[in-house]
Amino acid sequence: APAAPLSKEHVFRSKLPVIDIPNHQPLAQYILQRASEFSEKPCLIDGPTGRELTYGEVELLSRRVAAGLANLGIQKGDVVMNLLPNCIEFVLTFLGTAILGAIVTTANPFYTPAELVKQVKVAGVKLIITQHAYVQKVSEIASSGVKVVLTDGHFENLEHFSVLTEADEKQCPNVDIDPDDVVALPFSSGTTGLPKGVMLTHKSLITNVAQQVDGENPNLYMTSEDCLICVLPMFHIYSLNSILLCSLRVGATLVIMQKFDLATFLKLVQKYKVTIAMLVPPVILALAKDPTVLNYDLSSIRMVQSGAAPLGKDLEDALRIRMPRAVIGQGYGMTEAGPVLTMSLSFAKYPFPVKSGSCGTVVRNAEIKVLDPDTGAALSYNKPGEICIRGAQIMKGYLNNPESTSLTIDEEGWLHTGDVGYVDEDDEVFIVDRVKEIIKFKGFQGTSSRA
Ligand code: 4UW
Repeated sequence: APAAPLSKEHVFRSKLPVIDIPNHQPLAQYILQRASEFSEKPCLIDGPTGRELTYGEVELLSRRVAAGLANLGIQKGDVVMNLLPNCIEFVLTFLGTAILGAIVTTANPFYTPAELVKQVKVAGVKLIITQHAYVQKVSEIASSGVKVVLTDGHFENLEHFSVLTEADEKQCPNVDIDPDDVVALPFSSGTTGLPKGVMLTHKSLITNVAQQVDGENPNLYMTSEDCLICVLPMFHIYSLNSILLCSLRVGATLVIMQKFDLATFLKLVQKYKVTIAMLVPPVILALAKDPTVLNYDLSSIRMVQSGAAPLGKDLEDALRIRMPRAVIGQGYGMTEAGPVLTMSLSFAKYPFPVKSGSCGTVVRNAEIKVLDPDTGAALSYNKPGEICIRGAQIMKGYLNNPESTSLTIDEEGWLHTGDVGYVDEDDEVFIVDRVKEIIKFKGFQGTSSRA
């Protein structure tokens, strides 16, 4: 197809048509819309233990967790901290909190106690769900009155996750959820300074999931026949949105790993005949170069996505040699952007030809422009400048931080990413640099105290 003509104001759009996005509903309802069709199908498989939950079980348990959280005093608008590595309880906590109209703030279990105290205070956390291994880290927070629930084992008088999963789902309160209510509050440094709470609403997350997997020709084509491996941490927005929420929306099966270990990863791919792997460049490097990979049958994989950090053309091509049957491409996301800005059109149901090294094309129902860093003017094809995005998927703002919000989202609703890139004549986006000073380690943001 020929590239769409560039409008006068140099705004770039997807080659895919605009679609109707049902972003007026609560997130959990949208995500689980087709769950009853798949009720007997495996939804979540915990890789290391083999524990499986069907779609029917995930839906029921999420409603119980919502009821259980309400029993513990959590109400609409309250903040729950999900302080867990990838596990089934992470998913139930996320969905249960969303059903209740409450807000999930995610945090890395490897944060220091001081980092956690800060996030708990800034976000106004009422309850923390975590594992036994992290009890010491949150002990100071617990003694200040924040409730702590453990998903494994018992500790003094802390509640166990079973108080949530064994609650009566019929007692789940009926809440009115507005599309602009916040549902997720991940923390990000954005383009300036310290980590800030990023307010993602029901509307933002539905919009961004739909931009990926909905429509006649979804940009990221996945179905209930697919099996995804989830090795990236769900506390990061890439995994939370593009892996977890997208796969639940389409009824796929998700195989969960707590941490990356190449041999375990390869074993699980082979065992469950994984079809889609969403990864970060360090994992792509291992798959492309490590000889261990040759001992496993990875032929079930039809799609590999990389993102969260730059992936060079050479590495992308090296992986292609090892996995000739898989479509390999990139997505480009930023927590504040909801998160996906661009995605490779090679992943579409009816794909477009794409170039190696590109981050993809702007998602549908959104606009991108590239600003000259000196003059602020919008640039045309092939001219690098700051990438800006606009659409219903971007964040509502930073929590309690109007100054940082207005430095990031301008009066016309454009979110300024702090990334430098250009759009070529085929509407493919290439990132070349950053003007912001975030520090990323293996694709994930560091925090101020470790940076
Ligand atoms: N190439 C170069 C890229 C790229 C990149 C991101 O931690 P955050 O805030 O957020 C993310 C989210 C990534 C993501 C989410 C959903 C998704 O589907 C997907 O597809 C692969 C990826 O990383 O960091 C944001 C910053 O990370 C850099 C860039 O600087 C951005 O502002 N970044 N993706 N493909 N750099």
